[in-house]
Amino acid sequence: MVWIAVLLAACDVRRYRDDAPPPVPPPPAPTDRDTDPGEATADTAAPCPDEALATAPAAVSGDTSARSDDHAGSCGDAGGDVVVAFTAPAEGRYTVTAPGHALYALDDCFGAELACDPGGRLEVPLAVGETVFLVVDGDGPFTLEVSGAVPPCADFGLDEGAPASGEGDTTAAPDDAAASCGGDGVPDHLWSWTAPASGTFVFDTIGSSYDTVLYVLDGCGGVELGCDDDITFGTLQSEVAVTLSAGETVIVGVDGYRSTSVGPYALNVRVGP
Ligand SMILES: [Ca+2]
Ligand SMILES: [Ca+2]
Ligand SMILES: [Ca+2]
Repeated sequence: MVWIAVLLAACDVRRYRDDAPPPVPPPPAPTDRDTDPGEATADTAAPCPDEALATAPAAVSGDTSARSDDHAGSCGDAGGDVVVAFTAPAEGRYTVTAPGHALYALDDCFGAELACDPGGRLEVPLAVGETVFLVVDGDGPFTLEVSGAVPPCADFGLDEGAPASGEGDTTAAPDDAAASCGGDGVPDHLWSWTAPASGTFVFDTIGSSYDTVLYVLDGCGGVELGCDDDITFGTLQSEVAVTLSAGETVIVGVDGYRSTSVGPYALNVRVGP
């Protein structure tokens, strides 16, 4: 009896070895169901951006405590964040602030980081129509502000509105510009300023330490709208009045009368008569 069982088992093994290998089951057909992992990730991803801006100056307020923590910057990942897509209405440098928060700029919603500041202040150069994704990170109420554009040729942007004042020192400045009433071969600073309304505005250098020349251009390398050396005989500072449209941006050159006319200066703008 035992021998018969052993013989049958041996025959069984032999038959199995001679057979073709058992067929491999076919792979499961691909499915397009909602349980597909890739699709599920896309479905649950946070909407981005949260807001979009295409004008400047502009501001967005909110509270990142109510937002999910979707992003992390190299300078701070403190919690909930908000993404604001800003598309530049003009070429230039934009100052972006979000006090009390980490602030960073990305080249896409989840793209590469361009800049990051834990103190919430960035200067972002942009071409016209270029979009940057600004992330305010860290729980709490926030106000994100985007300044007006400072044109590429301008050294500084004068505060918006009128009256406004700025100050500087041309001692170590290059000679970048000149106008019909002077400034050739003399160090200068170029400022940008945008008219808050249509009207006449007066620029002056009263309070400056040297013999200034002042001019106003309608843009970088643009048409001269006005130029002045001395306000009156014996007053070495300068004054120029120009008529502008609301939102028009001008370049204001603080220059000097001769090559040694450099030093600390003041630049002022007020609403004209
Ligand atoms: Ca975050
Ligand atoms: Ca000059
Ligand atoms: Ca002068």
